[in-house]
Amino acid sequence: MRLRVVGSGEGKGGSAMPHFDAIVIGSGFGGLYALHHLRDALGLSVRVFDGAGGVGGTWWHNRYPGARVDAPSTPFYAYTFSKALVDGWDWPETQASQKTVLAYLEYVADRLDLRKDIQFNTWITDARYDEAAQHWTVETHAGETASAQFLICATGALFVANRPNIPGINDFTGEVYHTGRWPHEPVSFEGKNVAVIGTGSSGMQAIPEIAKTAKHLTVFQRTPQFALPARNRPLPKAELDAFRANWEDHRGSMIHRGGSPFPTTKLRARDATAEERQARYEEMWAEGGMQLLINSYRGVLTKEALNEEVSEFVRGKIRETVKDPETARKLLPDYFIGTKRMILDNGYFETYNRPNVSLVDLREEPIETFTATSIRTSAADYPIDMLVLATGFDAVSGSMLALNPKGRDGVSLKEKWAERFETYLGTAISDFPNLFMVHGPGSPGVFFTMPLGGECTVNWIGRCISHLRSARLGAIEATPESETLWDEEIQGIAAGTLYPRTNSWYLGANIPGKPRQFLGHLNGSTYFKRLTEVADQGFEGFRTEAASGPRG
Ligand code: N01
Repeated sequence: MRLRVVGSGEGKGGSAMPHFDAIVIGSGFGGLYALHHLRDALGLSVRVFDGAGGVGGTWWHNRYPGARVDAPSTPFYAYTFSKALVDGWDWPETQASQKTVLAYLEYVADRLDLRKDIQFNTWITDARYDEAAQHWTVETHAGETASAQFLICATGALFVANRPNIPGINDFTGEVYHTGRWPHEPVSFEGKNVAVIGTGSSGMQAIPEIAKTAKHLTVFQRTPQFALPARNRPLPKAELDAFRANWEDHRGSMIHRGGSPFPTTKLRARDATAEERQARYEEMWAEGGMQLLINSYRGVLTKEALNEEVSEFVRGKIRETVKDPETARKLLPDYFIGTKRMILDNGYFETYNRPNVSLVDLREEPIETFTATSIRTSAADYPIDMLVLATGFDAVSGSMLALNPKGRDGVSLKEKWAERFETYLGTAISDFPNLFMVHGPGSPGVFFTMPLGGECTVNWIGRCISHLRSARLGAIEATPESETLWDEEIQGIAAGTLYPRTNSWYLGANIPGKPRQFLGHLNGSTYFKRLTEVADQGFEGFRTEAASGPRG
């Protein structure tokens, strides 16, 4: 079958193109690696589509001031599969900025010669499975079509911006930005009254930066959030070289230790006195990053009393930092620390000591409406020139639902996922043969270092494709039974922790009407071992079909 494909590389000008082996949607970390692995390691023909104008995925879109990896990142928030790539890139700081990560992905795209197979500025509007031909056909916003046996959805776990439907919001006539869709042109806060709604990772990163130049910044907070000091610092070359010298060991440790190369503490809180525990918390706080959460004592995310003690320690730090006691009171979180995404901050709480920053607690005075020039709460009218929505994403499932592929019998993903996000291994969906997700619902996603998690997932997808090819099979599909068991497993792991007791985007609780379901596998290392076992056992939990025709 020959299809009309218009785009970059050899497809330019509308000439006929061969059917592809695989189509990849998205050119972030996951999509770029999928292109490289399937094309260069397996020898498949691959075309990538991305609605953005360049590589980067989330790092292309999230360019708000202060955007950084929300973990002590470098050099581990990066591809691990190629020592040459590792050696060729010097990370300047321990917590990489958005600009650095984007530059890194551009470097990777150049080094691996990826761009020639990526069609940018191309939004996929439809994706349909053809049962007889055993392939997927995608359609672009410009009406072009392309087909492939396999559809790899690297569409991003945090892609679809959540824009709250607040009364009158469309009547506001000032500038409006969403942190997840920040413009490429510079945005000036100089001399402006700026409102930020949202105090998650994005809000906490943007607020200190905006406050530096805004005339006045008013933060509208619905839920006060915990944050730990990032302690970002320059990364000396010698330190980086030491990591590189043991790269393979570090890589192996990351896979077996939940995404981080370093072991976590074996200390038990019950073996220490109250004074010793406080001293330990101080030590971990001084080290910064995630240390307090993962290395003070075992079980902060599973043991209620221990979690409450650590939470109270951090509340104490907020009280110490924020000078105005009334503002400090409003900033005190009342959930289990770590059960919303743990945020690393760079001067967030100190920002409230500036004379040009004030905080509105939406629990005490909810927004009633926007006017053309202000936000009106139940208590006051706040005149503003600019609105910054740091209100997050329809996470994990949102980008797949935006694509809304149609599987067997034309069933749409929106129908299939109307009440539950059913997947097997977080990567396959019954009734959607030959479709694979990277970081889908039920995968470790953000609970593992995402670039490495993407690599491991794509390697497994590659193994699955190779298996089909060598066995002359045309299609593979998860069974509904394996989806049910997988869901039970995911929910069972989460139920053993404090996570389900907090409303968060991990549970879909940030989006009105979204089914409540824990969206991630909390033990990435077990998960990737499991993927290998499934493959070793001939792709247990899947059903396959013989190829309906010859494959090239
Ligand atoms: O989004 P969020 P985010 N009225 O959902 C509030 C990753 N990330 O963009 O808590 C008023 O965490 C909402 O309030 P509440 C990271 O994994 C990575 O900050 O729902 N407020 C919350 O305060 C992160 O977890 C990096 O009550 C409303 C905020 O908006 C994920 O992305 C950087 C509201 C949203 O917080 C998402 O983070 C940044 C409403 N109607 C983010 N609706 C890097 O690694 C929502 N809120 C660089």
